[in-house]
Amino acid sequence: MFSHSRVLCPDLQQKIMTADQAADFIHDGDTVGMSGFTGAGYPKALPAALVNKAQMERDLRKTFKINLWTGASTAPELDGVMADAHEINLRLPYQSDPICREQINSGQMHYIDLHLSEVSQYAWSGFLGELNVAVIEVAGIHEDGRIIPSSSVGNNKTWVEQADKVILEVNSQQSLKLEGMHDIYYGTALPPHRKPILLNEPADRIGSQYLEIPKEKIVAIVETSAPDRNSPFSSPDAVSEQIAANILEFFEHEIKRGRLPANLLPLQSGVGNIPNAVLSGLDRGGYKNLTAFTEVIQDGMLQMLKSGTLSVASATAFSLSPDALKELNENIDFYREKIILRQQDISNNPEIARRLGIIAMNGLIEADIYGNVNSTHIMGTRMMNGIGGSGDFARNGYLSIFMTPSTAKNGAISAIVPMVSHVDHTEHDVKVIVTEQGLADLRGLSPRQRAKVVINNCAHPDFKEQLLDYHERACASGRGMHTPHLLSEALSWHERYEQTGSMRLA
Ligand code: 0RQ
Repeated sequence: MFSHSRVLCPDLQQKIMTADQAADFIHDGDTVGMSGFTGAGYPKALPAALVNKAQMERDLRKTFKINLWTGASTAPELDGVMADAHEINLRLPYQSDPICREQINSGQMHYIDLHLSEVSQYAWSGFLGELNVAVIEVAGIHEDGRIIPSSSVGNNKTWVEQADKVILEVNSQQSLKLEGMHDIYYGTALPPHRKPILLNEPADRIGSQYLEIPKEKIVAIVETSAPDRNSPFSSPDAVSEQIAANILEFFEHEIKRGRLPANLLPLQSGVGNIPNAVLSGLDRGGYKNLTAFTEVIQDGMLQMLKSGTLSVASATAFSLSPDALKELNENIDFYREKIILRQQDISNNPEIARRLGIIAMNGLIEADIYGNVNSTHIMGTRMMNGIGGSGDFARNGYLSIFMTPSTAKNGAISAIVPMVSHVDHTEHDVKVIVTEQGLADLRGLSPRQRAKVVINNCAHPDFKEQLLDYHERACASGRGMHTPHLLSEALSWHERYEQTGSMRLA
């Protein structure tokens, strides 16, 4: 036990052991549900212990592979090391790790890419098979056994309810003052027993501050002291700044026309440079009392809470740079009043997102001239990360905005293509597309009208003529078509890129 152990419950103190000992509860072929969401709150010790175990089993000429479920992406210390040891047979529901990506695309690792709100329903319904072990990072355990969750909630509630055995990692580097920030809702059920979720504002608290785990399920407790993966944010480049400026101008326009209130609607924002540029633009833009109903709290949102631009942020995890984490920990009493961390079936709940009328802002890989969006597959075949929460929010938001630079790979690829090579968000779900070139508001437009607006407002000048030419020839191709395409040519841009390294016509 650590000299200042955070395991204060006498019954549970007896279960403290090393990570290698705890790894013995996990067997070849098991399905393991681990905590972790965008690099926050993932177990720090068990993954490495499982790598040792896999090596020992291999030395004995035995196999050791598990199925790994999490909240979302994790960190090199979890996905990276376990993939590198070739011990993940199946991964779900989201990842962003380069080694996992390579194994997923080479067929060595099975991957099920799921809407993040829906994972717990899949698990509860039994569609995914049995869950053998849950490995969950927590911040501390009170004397009476109450468990303080860590820096993400994700699917932890579902994993501990579904698993036969629970292993806890108690991480002394997580602030104990996280206590009170969480809201774990125990009213979920499967149909036909579902009841309305009485969350009317992003600020509403409807559950418990603690994670409930029957003591008899806890087979091991491992004490750790390691930080979350906190990657520094690079400052937004000129392209991100321009995309943000286009979105901010659009918001002002919508407010003037009475289609958005002065404090907008609850914001959902993906992570990365462009969303961060949008958030800092909002922060400088004189807005007050904005709210967020989102998945992840990144640096920009923390800054907005500090300045008073944002009054409250509801999410399931943090994704902070080291500087922002320091700011959070130093002023956690202030932030605890304004941040609520929920399980992902609530933070991303489609019914709540539709009812609150959120403004969803997410990235894309490519969009087509009719407004279909590919968020996941490079050239239609190679998995990048996964759909994550983007579908939960995009389909159900009041406004779903997709943003991207107009080109990728030094201008060789157009983000606007005749036909997307894979569809994650259909033309019915995508309301606005924004690039640094401009913004296309697709609401109320027919497919032929949409194509003109997307090409003229969003495409890079190097590809505009090529796209207009495609669309005009498709429209003129004679047969009656609501959504004109030249089928033999629709994916030729991707083929050209694969063959020549560029989508440009020679
Ligand atoms: O690759 O780094 O090798 O150059 O894709 O592209 O422009 O840096 O954009 O990091 O914002 O990611 C859609 C993947 C965008 C992300 C996606 C290449 C490009 C680069 C990344 P390199 P950028 P971002 C809530 C919402 C799904 C999940 C989601 C994502 C790399 O936003 O995963 O939305 N979304 N969750 O060069 C070939 C193209 C390309 C391309 C970009 N057309 N063809 N390569 N790239 N466009 C948050 C969570 O769910 C956690």
